[in-house]
Amino acid sequence: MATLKAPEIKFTQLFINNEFVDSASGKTFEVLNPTTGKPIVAVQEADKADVDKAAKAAKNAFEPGSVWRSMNASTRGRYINKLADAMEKNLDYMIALESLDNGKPIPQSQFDIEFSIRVFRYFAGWTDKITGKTLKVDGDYFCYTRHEPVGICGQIIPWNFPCLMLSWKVAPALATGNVIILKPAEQTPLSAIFFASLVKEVGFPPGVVNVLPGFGPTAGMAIVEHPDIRKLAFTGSTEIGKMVAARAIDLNLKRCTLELGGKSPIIVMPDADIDQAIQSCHVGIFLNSGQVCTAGSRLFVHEDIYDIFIDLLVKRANENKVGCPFESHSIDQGPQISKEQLDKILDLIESGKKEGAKLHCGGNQIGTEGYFVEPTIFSEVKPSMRLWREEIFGPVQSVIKFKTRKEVVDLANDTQYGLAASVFTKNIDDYLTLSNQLQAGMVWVNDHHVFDTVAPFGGFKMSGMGRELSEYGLQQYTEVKVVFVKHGSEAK
Ligand code: TXE
Repeated sequence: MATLKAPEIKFTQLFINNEFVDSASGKTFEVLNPTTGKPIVAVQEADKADVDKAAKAAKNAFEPGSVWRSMNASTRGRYINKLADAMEKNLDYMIALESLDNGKPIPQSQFDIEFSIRVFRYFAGWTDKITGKTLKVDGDYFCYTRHEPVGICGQIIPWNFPCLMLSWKVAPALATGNVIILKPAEQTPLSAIFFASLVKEVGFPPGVVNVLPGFGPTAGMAIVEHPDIRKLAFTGSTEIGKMVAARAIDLNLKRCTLELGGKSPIIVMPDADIDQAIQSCHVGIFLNSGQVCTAGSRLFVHEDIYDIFIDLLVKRANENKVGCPFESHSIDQGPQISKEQLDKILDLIESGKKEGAKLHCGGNQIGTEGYFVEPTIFSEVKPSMRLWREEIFGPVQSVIKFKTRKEVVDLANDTQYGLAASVFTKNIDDYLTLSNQLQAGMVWVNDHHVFDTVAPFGGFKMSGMGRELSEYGLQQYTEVKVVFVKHGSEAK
């Protein structure tokens, strides 16, 4: 098990062209510890001038004939694997850094960093398996397709899974031969800056990976608007995602992939294995303090088991150990990421109380230091309430009673989002019907929050555009080129 000692911070600068440098403006910003609200360290703050500089470096790295462009695909795979090796070598350090920066419990950081390493290894294996097709066109032509890298990819990531989101974006972009400008979230830049040091250590050519900590409207927007950046991969709120994609498309038709908010339903049928369902419904909402885009934030329970189910959910929630990650390995729930998020969650809890939902447990901030929230459960949540409609992104479970399968499908789909859904049942007819009819990019049966490098991740409706991970995710980082080669007639 990883160490419980807070790590020393080794890097705080921008990473451009394989060098750690200060920002052009000389500005810095403070990274806050969410368990105390106090500063951990000040890091350099990127702005438009730094994005321009990184874009130049990335452009050079992507020139035809450059080291990166002429590298064998298999060698590229070896470099990506070397990155995974370097992360493995620094596993304990990266786990501690992630917990310090984000506040998540040590075992959860361990899961994140190990999964990130798997993502690099998975995509490393793809480098020499990305193939086009030969096509049987009419006439005397040899015709084939090539899957070429898009070019400079701008990647903007959030704070809830800082290292994991980095891996989901960086690994497929490198595997397909692209170059990258990554902006971590301003709340959690530390793992990305440390990762940059590994990029240099393992010997990637300069300019292939650039990491620019900074704020959304400045550094983020400069990435969105840069004319040489050809693709935007964004994970964050639906509101900002829609806005940046519109801008990116308007300016130079950037290829956009978006992974946005959710309001994912969990449906528990009367024949479900109750113990299994309770545990999954609990983790489904309280994992990462509820700061998960696939959080099962609307829990539909069949009327036959509704009362007993709520009692068990409350019992399970009350067992949650909330605290600082470095206190013990058995902490289940850390703080929310920031004062803004804390206030947003407390406001939504208040709205639930005012709008007539029934509060079973929690409902308050814990203490006054840091951003901790009690595990909270509401029932009798109605479609008109903010608790139903808005992404809370906190440890707040909303339970809803239903009678029939038809009714629950309609209720579950009554949202602008469509990221994930889960169904708990032993009945094959129920699981097939529900999994077919739910409007979601991911459906889990008898589990929640299941992810794998080989399975696509992404949503329907306003939960996003495109997919990450898997072969589907890889496709988002290439352009397809078709080549027709005229040749003499075989008949002559
Ligand atoms: O997100 P933002 P915030 C949801 C969740 C949360 C809410 C707000 O509901 O409560 O969003 O969180 C960058 N141009 N999710 O405010 O603002 C920003 O710097 C370019 C769900 O943190 O969307 C950060 O790197 N970039 C989500 C990233 O966008 C901009 C994870 C996300 O920030 C920008 C996080 C701009 N104008 C929040 N403005 C998920 N899908 O998992 C901001 N950014």
